Amino acid sequence: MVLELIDSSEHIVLIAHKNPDADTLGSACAFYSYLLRLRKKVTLFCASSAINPNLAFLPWYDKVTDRFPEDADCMISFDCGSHSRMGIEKKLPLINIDHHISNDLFGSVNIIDTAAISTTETVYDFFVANGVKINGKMALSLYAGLVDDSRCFSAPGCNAKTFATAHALIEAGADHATCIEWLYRRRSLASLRVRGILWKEMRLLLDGRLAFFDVRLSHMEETGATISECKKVLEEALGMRSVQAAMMQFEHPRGGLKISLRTDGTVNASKIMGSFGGGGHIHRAGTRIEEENQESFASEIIMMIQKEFE
Ligand SMILES: [Mn+2]
Repeated sequence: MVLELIDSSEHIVLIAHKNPDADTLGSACAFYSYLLRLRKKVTLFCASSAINPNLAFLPWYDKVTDRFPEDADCMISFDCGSHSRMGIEKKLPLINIDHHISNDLFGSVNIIDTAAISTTETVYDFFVANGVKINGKMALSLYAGLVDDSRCFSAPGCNAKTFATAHALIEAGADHATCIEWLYRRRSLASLRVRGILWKEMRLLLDGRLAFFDVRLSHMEETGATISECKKVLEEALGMRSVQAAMMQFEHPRGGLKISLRTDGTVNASKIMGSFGGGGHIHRAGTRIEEENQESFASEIIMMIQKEFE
């Protein structure tokens, strides 16, 4: 079904989600190489105009555009847990490739593997199952998503399959050192500055079990940090001994809030964010709240986390 759809299409748009990470963009880049080989016209689309420069090592990074082509006849979304993550509305056949537990199968065809640690692992399995040869560029792209979504092989979902996939991708030409350098070692001054502010202002709630970060627009304006740079702090918060969940709320430039939740698995982040129109994984999930009465939303979410702790 997927192969037929690709085969019968002429211009395919690969969609990375808004505020792209290595997983969504790595998956799309690997597919970019694959579709070029099939002599398809390909566009690499992302609704966000500013892309994290730490992803510039990915092979087709320069091809990313926020302009959706007029003559496209098929779309493939990567790592988008819901339709809205794509950031566009188009009436075209859609192949939905993802690993989020909350994925609601919004594609015309869906390849969802919730056991996969990254969407790139799902793409890798698709390539293997269909006898697609993985070249060096594809291997690096897929490996980048695997490294990032597994938090550099430290996430709880890491298993023998994760390492087997890593092994195969390195053999196919992925360079581990390059990925680590770009994804983990390089940090902007902005990210270090915002980190200092966020740690200083962090509040411990619910007997120290919840770390709460309130990111105001002024924090990002003062430091120049991006949302994804702020979120690195959130990951670190789970390292505190008493902390079982970490929540970050962002004041959104267009009003309302964006909320990210990380947990050690004691509470189900996807379920909680799902009650507020979002979704994700058990350990990581988020939502976007457009309404104005922001304070009440944060406290409702915190109350729900408290209930789950009991
Ligand atoms: Mn992912």
